Amino acid sequence: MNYYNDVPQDLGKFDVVVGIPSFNNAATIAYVAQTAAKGIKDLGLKGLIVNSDGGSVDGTTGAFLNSDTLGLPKVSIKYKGIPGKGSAVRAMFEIAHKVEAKVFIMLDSDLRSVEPWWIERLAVPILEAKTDYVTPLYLRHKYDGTITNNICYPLTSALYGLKIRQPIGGDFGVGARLIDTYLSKPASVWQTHVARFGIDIWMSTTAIVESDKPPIQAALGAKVHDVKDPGKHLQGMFVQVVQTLFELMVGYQDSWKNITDVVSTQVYGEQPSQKVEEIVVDLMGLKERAKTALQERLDSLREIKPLRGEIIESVLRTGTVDMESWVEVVYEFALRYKSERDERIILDLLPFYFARVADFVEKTKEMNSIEAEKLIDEQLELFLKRKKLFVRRWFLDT
Ligand SMILES: Nc1nc2c(ncn2[C@@H]2O[C@H](COP(=O)(O)OP(=O)(O)O)[C@@H](O)[C@H]2O)c(=O)[nH]1
Ligand SMILES: [Mg+2]
Repeated sequence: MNYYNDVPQDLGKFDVVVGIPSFNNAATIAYVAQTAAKGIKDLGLKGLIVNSDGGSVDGTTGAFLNSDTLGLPKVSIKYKGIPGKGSAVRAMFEIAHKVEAKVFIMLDSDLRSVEPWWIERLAVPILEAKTDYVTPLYLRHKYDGTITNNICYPLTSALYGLKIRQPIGGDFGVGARLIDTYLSKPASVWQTHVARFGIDIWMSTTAIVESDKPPIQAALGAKVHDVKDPGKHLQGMFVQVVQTLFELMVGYQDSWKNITDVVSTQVYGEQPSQKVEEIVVDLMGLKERAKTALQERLDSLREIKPLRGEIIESVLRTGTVDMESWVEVVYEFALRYKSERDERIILDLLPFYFARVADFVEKTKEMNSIEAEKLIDEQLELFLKRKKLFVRRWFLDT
């Protein structure tokens, strides 16, 4: 199969492929490519740098091709399929497979904090056969990564029993066998949100479930990239990521069914002490957004019998939702998703996500990042505690 156009047929063989998906990232992609090249050289590996672009109109591919990759070869490809990050990544999996790379490293093209040593951190655990999958471990501001903190991290950890702090961080290391696993999945996968921003949670969950060895987390320091405001920019991403997560729950139900505990995941490398950039969230706007978004979904929501009326009333009144109620709501929606398998369910969950972020922002206003992190872990514990009841209900009719 060919998931891309216009690539020279005989690329040769490489130890490592660094893949950079892009869509209008002309301002930042050259820096990412150059840094990757430096990192590959420092390791003494034979490397290829690939850019998979989604039809940028700002000169991204030109900026990539003109970047100084220290003599390392690079190619820019146009992927086929549904427009989205996932389709871009799939095309790069195929290149990595074709050139028989031992390790494939993914880096986002809007990164400003990437350093050459990131390559070492993401590649070495795989090259030393300690794992097939490396996830990033960043220092992040307490208001950054709200989809990660409130659903991907706690739910994935509670379900599959492994604490993986950044399952959708965007910067990963993938071993050759896992690339083959990804490429062996039915083509229908690429007709779903996996072709878009669902790709990260799909890669991570597949790795957790199907790899022989557990993933390892690479300490990468601060992640500085184009920031998004949860109330303004994250709606589409939330739907794509969470629907993919719920879909994976259906497919992998036998893998998480009997897990009752969470263990920590090994960290590779030492976290540098760096300052993170402050993120400002428009709290009032977010609360209003939660209220109006919920108002719009009320008819659809009233159909879910088990969802307690008090939770809905409280969000309508305050624009916030506490941790306990959020955990209850997420599991309720997962159950509903299992029977309906419809995107509408995720759209119904969205107002609660806005309300959850608003509550978190409010309650952590005076907290430093360590205190805020504690709260995130408390939330994970709540997901774990409630799992038993959830499992009983999920498997009731199977
Ligand atoms: N090829 C391609 N890449 C995309 C598309 N959307 C996002 N990306 C890339 O995917 C990476 C992550 O996207 P970004 O918007 O920064 O998401 P976030 O950092 O996870 O919030 C970046 O490198 C983007 O350029 C797309 O439609 N096509
Ligand atoms: Mg980004």
